[in-house]
Amino acid sequence: MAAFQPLVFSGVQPTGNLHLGNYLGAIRRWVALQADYPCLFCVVDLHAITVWQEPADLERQIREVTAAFIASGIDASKHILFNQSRVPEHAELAWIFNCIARLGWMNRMTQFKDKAGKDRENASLGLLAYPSLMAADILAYRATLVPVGEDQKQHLELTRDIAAKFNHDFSERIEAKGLGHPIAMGDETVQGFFPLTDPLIEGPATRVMSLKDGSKKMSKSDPSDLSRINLTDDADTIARKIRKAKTDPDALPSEAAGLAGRPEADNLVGIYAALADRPKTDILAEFGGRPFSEFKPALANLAVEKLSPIADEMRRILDDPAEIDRTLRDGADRARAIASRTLADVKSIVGLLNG
Ligand code: AQP
Repeated sequence: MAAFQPLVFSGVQPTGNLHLGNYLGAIRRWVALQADYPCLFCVVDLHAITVWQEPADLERQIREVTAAFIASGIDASKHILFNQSRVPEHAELAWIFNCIARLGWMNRMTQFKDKAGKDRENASLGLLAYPSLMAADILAYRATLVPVGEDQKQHLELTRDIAAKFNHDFSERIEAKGLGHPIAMGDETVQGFFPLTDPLIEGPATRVMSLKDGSKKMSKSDPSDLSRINLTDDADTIARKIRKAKTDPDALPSEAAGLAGRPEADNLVGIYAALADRPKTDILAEFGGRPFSEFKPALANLAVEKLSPIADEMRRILDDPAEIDRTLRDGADRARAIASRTLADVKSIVGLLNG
C-alpha cells in the first residue's frame, strides 16, 4: 500500500474565552496550513467535560469557538470543521485505545497532574484518559500532522506510543488483511495501520505566557482575566491589560541574550513578534534600549489592529447561531464518513465482529 496521505487535524476545547495563546499557538497556524493540506478542525467538547462545565455555558462556548475559527480564517467549506461529540467514532475508538494504552503512561502526563492538582482521587476518570481520546481524535482520520502549542507535546508523544503499540500488537492481522501502510522507523520501514503523527510546534508563540506571571502559560481557566487577552476583548480592554502586564524595571535589550532571566519581557517581545510576523531579533533591534512605557503602547496598538477585525467578525457570526449549528452538522457528516471507515477497519483488525 502507498504511504499515508498528509492530513492535518487539530482541536480546541470550548472551555471558555479563547485567548491570544490559543490564537497564536494554534488557530493562526491552522489558517496558514489550509493552503497546503486537507485539514480537519475540531471543537473538542468531549474533552471539555473532563472538568465541570455548566451545560448552558458549554453550548454557548461551542458556538463561540466555532465563530472564532471562522472569524480567524478557517474555511469550513474547503476543509472540515465540526464538534467532536457529533462524531461518536471518537469516543468508540478512544475506548479501544484505553485498552491499548497503559495506566503508567497516563499517570505520567503533566497536564493531568496540573489539572487534577493535589486532590487526584477526586479528578474525573475522563481527565486521566484525556490523552486516549486525543489519540482517537487524530487517528480516526489517520492524520499525519497536528499543529499545537508546546503544552500538547507530551500528549502527542503518547498518541505516537498508542499508534505504535496498536501497529505492533496487531501487526499480523494488519498484514493479513492488507491494511498496512509503510512507516519509516530509523533505517527500517515497517507496516502500520496508524501513522506516527508528527507534532507541528513552530514559530515564536508556541507558549504564550500569562500577562501576570511569566512562568505560567496563558490559559482560559486562569481565574484572573488580566492574565490573558481574550479574542473578544475590545480595544480599551486589550490596552488596559497590556498596560497592567507584569514587567521588570529595566529597558528592553537589543539582543535576544538580554532576555535571559526576564520571562515577562521575553513573553511580551514574543507576542509582538508573532503578531507582527517578524523575528524577535527584529523587534529587539527596533525597541532595544527603550522602556516598557514606550513598548507597551506599541504592543497594544498592534494587538488591537490584529485582533479587532476577528472580534468584529465573531460578533457578526454569533448573531446567527442556526448557521453555526448547520456548519457544525455539515462538518460532522463529512468527518463521520472518514472516521466510520477507520473504525470498521479497526474492529476487524481487533477481532470485534462488525459485519
Ligand atoms: N498559552 C498558550 N500558548 C500557545 N499555545 C497555546 N495553546 C493553549 N494555550 C496556549 C494551544 O491552543 C490549542 C488549544 O488548547 P486547548 O483549548 O485544547 O487546551 P489547553 O491547551 O489546555 O488551553 P488552555 O487555554 O490552557 O485551556 P484550559 O485552561 O481550559 O486548559 C492547543 O494547540 C494548545 O497547545
